[in-house]
Amino acid sequence: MTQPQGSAPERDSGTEPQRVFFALWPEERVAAALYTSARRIHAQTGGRLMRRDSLHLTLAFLGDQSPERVETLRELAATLRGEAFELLVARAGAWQRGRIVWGGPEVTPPPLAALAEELAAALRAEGFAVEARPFAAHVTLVRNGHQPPSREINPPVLWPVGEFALMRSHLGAEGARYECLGRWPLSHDTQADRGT
Ligand code: 2AM
Repeated sequence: MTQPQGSAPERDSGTEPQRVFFALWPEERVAAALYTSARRIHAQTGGRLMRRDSLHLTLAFLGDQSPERVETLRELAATLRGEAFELLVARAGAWQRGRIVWGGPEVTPPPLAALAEELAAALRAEGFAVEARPFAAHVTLVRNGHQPPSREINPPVLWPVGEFALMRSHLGAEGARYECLGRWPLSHDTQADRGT
């Protein structure tokens, strides 16, 4: 991610559409561990290894949006009340005959499923077109692999997730470059802690 929290975002003053999506973006240590797994998997599958600084888990892809609609996305994100959780990236797989080789959890943690659902509902309510297929938690590690990966990621990668982000992708010949447009924390209080 090119934009650390706390500093002014790199914003376009223009009116051109921005290609945006909500994602979980790993901190450096987790990105490094995911990248180690990605390299191992890439040795099995071939294809194009994703860059370490591009590894992420997409929550909702929005595609091209006007700057005004991006502002709506930021406002909508601030209303979400998700909980922090740990994601154990323990298994690998491939879709579309290797076009996407991914790592993900054996079972989607309930707070992640709830966050994706709450986000999708809020997006729909604001008139954004969202993916109709069920949410499939995955981090794309390799594209256009030639062989399937082995099923297990060993050792698994433990990813403590405490925030989600609105990202913009700038497409280029070298692949996408990502810019963070906003980040929102997930709560560390469970419902039980709050006594609700
Ligand atoms: P993928 O990794 O499974 O390809 C940014 O492009 C992110 O949005 C990627 O992680 C990509 O998922 C996801 N995405 C979902 N739908 C997409 C679409 N129609 N076009 C491009 N990216 C999409």
